[in-house]
This record gives sequence, C-alpha cells and structure tokens, in this order.
Amino acid sequence: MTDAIVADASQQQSTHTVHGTCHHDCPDSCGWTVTVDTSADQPVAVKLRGRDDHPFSYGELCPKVNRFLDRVYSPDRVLHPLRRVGPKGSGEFERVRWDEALSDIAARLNGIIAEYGGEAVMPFSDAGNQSMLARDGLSNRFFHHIGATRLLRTICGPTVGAGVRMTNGTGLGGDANDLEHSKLIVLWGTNTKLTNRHLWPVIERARAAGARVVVIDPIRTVTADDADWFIQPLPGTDIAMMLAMMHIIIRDGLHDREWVEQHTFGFDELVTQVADSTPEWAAPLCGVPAVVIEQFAREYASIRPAAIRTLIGAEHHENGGMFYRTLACLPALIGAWRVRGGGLFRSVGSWQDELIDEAALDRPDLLAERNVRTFNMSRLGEILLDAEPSVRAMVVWNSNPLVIVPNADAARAGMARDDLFTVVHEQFLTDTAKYADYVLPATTQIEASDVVPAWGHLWMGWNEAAIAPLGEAVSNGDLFRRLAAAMGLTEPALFHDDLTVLRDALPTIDIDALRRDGWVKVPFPDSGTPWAEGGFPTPSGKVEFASASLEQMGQPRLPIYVAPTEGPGGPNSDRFPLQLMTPKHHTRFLNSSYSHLPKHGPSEGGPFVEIDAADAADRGLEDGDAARVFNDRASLELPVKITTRLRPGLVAIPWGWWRDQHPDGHVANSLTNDTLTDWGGGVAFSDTLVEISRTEGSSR
Ligand SMILES: Nc1nc2c(c(=O)[nH]1)N[C@H]1C(S)=C(S)[C@@H](COP(=O)(O)OP(=O)(O)OC[C@H]3O[C@@H](n4cnc5c(=O)[nH]c(N)nc54)[C@H](O)[C@@H]3O)O[C@H]1N2
Ligand SMILES: Nc1nc2c(c(=O)[nH]1)N[C@H]1C(S)=C(S)[C@@H](COP(=O)(O)OP(=O)(O)OC[C@H]3O[C@@H](n4cnc5c(=O)[nH]c(N)nc54)[C@H](O)[C@@H]3O)O[C@H]1N2
Ligand code: SF4
Ligand SMILES: [Mo]
Repeated sequence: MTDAIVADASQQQSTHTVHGTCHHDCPDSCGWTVTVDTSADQPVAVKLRGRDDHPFSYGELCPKVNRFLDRVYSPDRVLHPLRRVGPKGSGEFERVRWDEALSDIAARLNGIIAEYGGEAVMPFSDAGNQSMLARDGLSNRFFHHIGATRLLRTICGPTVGAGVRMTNGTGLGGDANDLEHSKLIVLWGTNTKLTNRHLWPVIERARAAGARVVVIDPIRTVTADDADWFIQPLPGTDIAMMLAMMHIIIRDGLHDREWVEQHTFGFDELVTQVADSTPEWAAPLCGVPAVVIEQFAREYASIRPAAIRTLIGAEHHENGGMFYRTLACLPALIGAWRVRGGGLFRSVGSWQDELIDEAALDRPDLLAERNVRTFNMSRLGEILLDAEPSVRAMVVWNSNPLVIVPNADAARAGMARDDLFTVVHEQFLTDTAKYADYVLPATTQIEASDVVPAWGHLWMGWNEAAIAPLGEAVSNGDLFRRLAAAMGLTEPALFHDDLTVLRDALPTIDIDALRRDGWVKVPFPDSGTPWAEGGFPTPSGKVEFASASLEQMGQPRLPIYVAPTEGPGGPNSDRFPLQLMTPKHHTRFLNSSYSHLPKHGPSEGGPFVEIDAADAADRGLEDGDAARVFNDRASLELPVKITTRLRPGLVAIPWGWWRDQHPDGHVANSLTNDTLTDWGGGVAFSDTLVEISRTEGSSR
C-alpha cells in the first residue's frame, strides 16, 4: 500500500510511505511504515517506524527493529552471488554472476540426484522470515518435486502444541488480547516483557483494573522483576508443582465440580493419581517451598478469571510435552474456560492456520517419491555425520543452523565435510553461510511483498515491498523459481507467481482487500470463550485428564513427573553438576540475528556466563574472571558474571552470538543437549549439564 506522494521542493526530496509487517519469528508481527525517498535513481528507504494504527503494536516496534534500516543498508549485506574459494568455514569467497552460480548449482544438484537419488538433497530452513511466501511459498513444492529428504521443523513450538493436544485435542488456546479481562495472570515459562513486548500493555491494563501477575520461571527475568509474585522452580521440574497444585485443589474441594463433571474425562483417575502429590512431596523436586505451592494453588483456584500465559521456552526439556499436557489440565480443573480472560493462552498460530490451505501451498501431491525419509532439524550434526545413505547436498534459507541448533559443533563438523555441497541463501555471511559452496543474496522484508500470519495475535498482516531488491538480492520465492528453471524442471506449480500462490493458499481471504487494509482478523469466537461449554476435539469430546490414546501409544495415561535424564541427579551430574540455560536475554537480538551489527552486538557487551555467587565461590571464581564452561560436547572460554538472577546449581549463557564474537570459536549451542523431547519432536536445549573452572593463567 502506498500512501500520499509528498514533494518537498526545499529539500529536493520526494518521499512516499509504504506499509508493511515485520517478518521476524516473534509473536508480535508489528505493523510498520517505511518512508521512501524517490528522488534518487534507485529509491531509498529513509525511515522505518511503527504503524500507528496497527491493532496490536500501535506504532511501537522494538530495540531490534527500530534500526532495521541499518540492517537493510549494512555494508556487510550479501548483495551478489558468492562462490567459495577458501576452505569451508574460512569465509573466503569470490563474486560470481547469477547465471554462472545457477548453472553450476543446477549441474551439481542434478548430478547428485542422478547418482544418489533425491533424498541425498536436504533442505534446511526455519522461521527466519515467517511470512508465507518466504517460509513455505515455492520451497516445499520444489523439494517435494525433486524427492528431497523432508525436514521436520522442530526447534520452536512443536512440543507445546503436542502436549496441549494430548489434553485438549487441539493446540488452539485463548486470544492473549483477552488477558485484559483477567484478574490473575500467570506468565508460566514466558518472558513477556522481552519476547512478546506488545502484550505487556494489555497486561498492565488488566493490572490497573486489579489483576495480579505471577511469573514462574527458573530465571529472574526482566518480566519477573515486574511481577507481583515471582516463583522460581528448578528448570524441568514444574510438573511436580502442577501435580501438587491439583492435589491441593482437589483436597480442598476448590475444583469446579460442575464443569469438571460435564466437560472433563478421567477425573476420578486424576484424584487417585495426585493423591500422594502433596506439596511436601513436590517441594524438594521443584525447589519451591510447600507453603508457596499451597498459596499459589489456592489463589489460582479462587481468583476469576484466571489466565495461564505461556509461549515456547519451557518446552525445551525432555519432559516438555508432559509439561504442557499437565499445564492444560489446570484450567479445566478450576473451570477457568467458563469466562473471558480465563483458560490457557499460547501461540495463536493455529487459529491463523485454519485459514491456510496447506495442501494448496505445499503441494504434497508433487512428492516425487511418497516415502522419502524425514529428518529432525534439531539433530543436524548426527544427520550430516551419520545418516545412511549420506546427505550430499544441503540448501539453507531463513536460518542460521550453526548458531541455533543444539550440539552445534557436531553440526559444524558435518557442514565441514568436503563431499557435502551446500547452498545458503542469506542476507549476511553468517556462521552457516561461511560453510557454503555458494552464498546467494536474499532480500530483506522491505524488498519483497508477502503475507505474515501472526502467532501472538489474530491479525494476519500484509507486507508491501517498499524498495526494489538491493544489489542482486532475490526473494525466497524467486530463488526457488530460478533454481527450478536452471535445473530444467518443467512442473508448472514450481513457477507460480507470488499472487497465485497466495490466492491458492488463502482461499477465503480477499487478497486485494488484505493488501489495501494491511491486515485481516482471523475468525475467533466473539464471546472470547471458545470452550465455555466444552466441545474439545478429543476422542471423549472432553478435556482428558486420562487419555486412552496416550496409553495406546505406550505413554502414561495420566500426568506424571519424570525428571530429565540429563539433569541434576542424572548419570552425568557428578562430573557436570551445573545446569546450563541458554536463554534469549538480549533486547537487541532476535535469536542469532543482529548480534553482528554494530549498533546491536556491542551494546549487549559480549558473550558471558552467569553464575550464582555461592557456586562461583566454590570454584574460586570472581566477577570478570575468565572461565572454561565445559561438558562432553565442548568447552567454551567466557568471562564470568556473578548474578542474583539464578538459583545455585544453575548457570546461563545468554545466546545469539556468532563464533567470531566468542573468544574461542565455539558458541553457546556447542554445549547444548540435542536429546529430543517426549512428544512433538522438539529438543531439550535446557537439559544441559556443565562444569565451570577458572581458566589457567586468568588474571584478576
Ligand atoms: N527480544 C527477543 N524477542 C524474541 C526472541 C529473541 O530472540 N529476542 N525470540 C523469539 C522467538 S523465536 C520465540 S520462540 C519467542 C519465545 O518466547 P518465550 O517462550 O517467552 O521466551 P524464551 O526465552 O524462549 O523462554 C521463556 C522463559 O522460559 C523459561 N524456562 C525454561 N525452562 C523452564 C522450565 O522448566 N519451567 C519454567 N517455568 N520456565 C522455563 C526461561 O528461563 C525463559 O525465561 O520469543 C520471540 N521473541
Ligand atoms: N541455545 C538456544 N538455542 C535456540 C533457542 C534458545 O532459546 N536457546 N531458541 C530456538 C528457537 S525458539 C528458534 S525459533 C531458533 C531460531 O533460529 P533461526 O530461525 O535460524 O533464527 P535466526 O538466528 O534469527 O536466523 C534467521 C536467519 O534467516 C535470515 N533471513 C531473514 N529473512 C530472510 C529471508 O527472507 N530469506 C532468507 N533466505 N533468509 C532470511 C537472517 O538473515 C538470519 O540469518 O533458535 C533456536 N535455538
Ligand atoms: S521483532 Fe517482534 S517486537 Fe520487534 S518489530 Fe518485529 S514483530 Fe515487533
Ligand atoms: Mo522460536
């Protein structure tokens, strides 16, 4: 959408404004307005600000994206195709023409497919751009058609969805904007003020109307600092606290008998299951005093409307699925779903998904071979090093795996293989791009139009390109159209234009109206209470405290606490007694994006390890010392920061820095655990054990 064209004669500048939507993997999907100076030969974006009338972000962006134009016009942008000339990882490339790059890439991919079959090619991508065309537009069709190995995108969210579905039959939850109506808001394993900042004003409005805000997190986050009550369990142990809460609620008759009777299944079994889950039993397991669990359970059961808000962070444990299955039992037990502002609030991505015709977008009918193998992205190291038959080619876009996957040094060893042919489509020479044979230049969000489905609110946004692609950058859609043409493929669906793809994928949406208006609200019940009268799509039609389907899968029928194996008390805890968290704690980073930019990275200091004073003293460590953080996967050298944000037994390396910014070429994820979670195929980043020692010769 282009607004008024303004001619400013005194400045010899003519500018116009274009509206768009942020593409980052962030729940807020903010609306923005770009001012473009059209007086030069090539129009230049001169200002990017929040769009005032956006229904969720209301004109505010965030410390990452306020300087988005620095990213767009960074001198470090990759603007031309590059071919590797040095060893993998060296970052030595030469500029080549697009046609040269494409014909070589096409020959290599066709050769690999002819010799080893389509499955020797592996796509790798995530939600680096979560817009529809950029994320799934032409790429799935392309890889289906060539019969490539399929990728399970498991690094963010699948465990939450799977766990909630085990109890509710659906991953759908309430609309977080309805927290405004809540009187008790429990932020359980989510760092709202940092990761979902535009929800905070909604919470503050509820608070002004008398709501109480409880934060439950093993780390005293910036959100915890602002809570009315902060409860700090040990990571991966909340299930014990939830079971004790259910014990107390049932023991004291605080459950909603009528709602439980009508809309839940297996209550009697639950009563038996939690009979011994006293707060005294849970306290030593989760590290929360029994009196605190008692008081919290009583408040949760008696204040209405009571909301539990959660996002992703707590899924990264072996028992992550069970965490969310158990969490989903709590609102049912107290009948919280009855009223607006009560219930469980998580990603609303699944409400948006209801508008998307996945088959029309992904075209599974194009699968060249129906039974192609599937790989879980979280096991990248193992895939590249051990898979049989071997992966021979990898195409990466929308992601920086060498910084973001767990057990990252194994992934790096895999990407260093000389017999692996790698193409990376990127805006910058990331750690991953440095391992590519070809790096192809990618557009930024202001250079390509798209649709942005949100997962933190119900407005699906339009993004209009504000400027032409810089240099020779191409959008993700153009990349796959170019690759298909160069490889001599002729399937028409591989060449559909962007609007055709969008119209097919969103059959009920008027794309022209979306483009004109900037957003469309996805359907959600006006009452704000989708399940006040039950109607959960489980086999029993009710919230399932007891689940026959789980039992059939060989899983526990009822919620149960099982401690993660790589945790305190586990087989490795003698050698590695500290649990490592690698949280998103940088205001100016979005995962691994931005950490390399001058106005973002330096302002966050540099990588460090945080540790409690007692644990530091036990190891002779003082603030600022250089220390080695290690386990069997890797050893990192980092400065020590003594903190009061962590309990004893925990350390944290806020994550997102690239190898270059770390003293010794490892990254936080070099240490993390790639064990998969119980359900959903997610990964247990936070079940990681380490030890720390003072670096020899470290000066004070
Ligand atoms: N500024 C900023 N914003 C972001 C991002 C970013 O990198 N920077 N990333 C975006 C992305 S991709 C996502 S998925 C979202 C994530 O949004 P959130 O889920 O809100 O964020 P996380 O930091 O992943 O995790 C939230 C909290 O879960 C806690 N946690 C971990 N384990 C447990 C546990 O066992 N129990 C409990 N109770 N809590 C636990 C962590 O300590 C952390 O503080 O944020 C998005 N927004
Ligand atoms: N230790 C630890 N590891 C984690 C997490 C954690 O909390 N701790 N969080 C996990 C989570 S929740 C997530 S979502 C993942 C995030 O992991 P990723 O999705 O890989 O996120 P980013 O690191 O932001 O990398 C995205 C990349 O996509 C590129 N990009 C952006 N737009 C486009 C585009 O239009 N086209 C192309 N071709 N490229 C584009 C950017 O330049 C950037 O390099 O990390 C996971 N890893
Ligand atoms: S990163 Fe998130 S908060 Fe920042 S502008 Fe984008 S959507 Fe908004
Ligand atoms: Mo994420």
